[in-house]
Amino acid sequence: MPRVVDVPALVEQARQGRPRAVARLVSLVEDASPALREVMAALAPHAGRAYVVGLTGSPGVGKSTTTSALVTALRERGLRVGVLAVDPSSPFSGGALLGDRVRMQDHAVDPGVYIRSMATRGHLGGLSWATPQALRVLDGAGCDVVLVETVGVGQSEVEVAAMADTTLVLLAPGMGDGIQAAKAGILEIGDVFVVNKADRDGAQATVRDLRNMLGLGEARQPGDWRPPVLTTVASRREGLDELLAALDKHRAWLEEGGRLRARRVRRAADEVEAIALAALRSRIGDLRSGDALERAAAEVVDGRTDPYSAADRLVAAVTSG
Ligand SMILES: Nc1nc2c(ncn2[C@@H]2O[C@H](COP(=O)(O)OP(=O)(O)OP(=O)(O)O)[C@@H](O)[C@H]2O)c(=O)[nH]1
Ligand SMILES: [Mg+2]
Repeated sequence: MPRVVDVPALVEQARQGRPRAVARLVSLVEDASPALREVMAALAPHAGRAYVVGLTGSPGVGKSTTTSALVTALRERGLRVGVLAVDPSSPFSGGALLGDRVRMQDHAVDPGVYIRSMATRGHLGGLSWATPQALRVLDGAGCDVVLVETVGVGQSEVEVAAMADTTLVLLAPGMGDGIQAAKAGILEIGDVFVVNKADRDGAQATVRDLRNMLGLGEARQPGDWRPPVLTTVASRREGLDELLAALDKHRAWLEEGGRLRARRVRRAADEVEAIALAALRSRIGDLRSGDALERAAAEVVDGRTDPYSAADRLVAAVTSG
């Protein structure tokens, strides 16, 4: 039985940082609840506080370990931190990511940390639809920084990068990873690159390969961001200070001259466009079940109109009401 959602109360409680309310709102996102429209409207005036850092990379490179270490460091700065572990391959939350949750136990009793995993497979619109809305919830709940961990499979890393202010790409030693990076196009999306597991052989070679692939020698426009390639041993928190410094530096660069805002406007444009297209598609679907589309199609077949004019009429019909 779907419960009736008291959206204003829920949003107010989430704004006070009550974890259960935040959890409930993220579940509404996960379930694509009809109440979401009201939730998003209620959250809108409170938007724009959280800085979003995306972490991506192949399975097992150390994303969760790094996330946990970053949480500790950000908490030391007195910041409220949200962690969103997005699993693009699982239809259930909690399952595949249980290991991450366990690893996050250090933070389990800290009221300044909110940790949540979210499943998006089989989701209408998938990861790119659900994640921005979950981020809005965490933003509205007063998180200063939200770390989004996504395992790099398929398009997921590119999609997550599109939602983050700063994207951190993790790799581990071994040429395989380097080749994978080039293939998946993650060279373009990374703002900061980390070769984790630097306690293993081949870390420096991976750093070198990566720097070569990034073409750091190439001339760039003055003022362009040059993605740094760092090494860490996340399990021992080695290299974390340098990583934090690199994240700070990228944020400062983005904030200079309005780059951050421009990035966020582009991101919101994608989100609005996706929602608008989904609405149009569903209305055109309604036409399909009626006979307007059928009639227009018959006119095209009979030569009484052309497909462009028929499509114009269809668009006019679905947007006029
Ligand atoms: N040797 C070594 N092991 C590490 C390091 N960082 C993490 N690990 C280990 O690598 C394993 C995977 O780490 P996770 O942090 O779970 O990696 P992940 O990228 O989140 O993994 P998925 O979420 O499953 O994709 C764990 O056993 C970690 O303890 C490191 O710097 N060196
Ligand atoms: Mg993980």
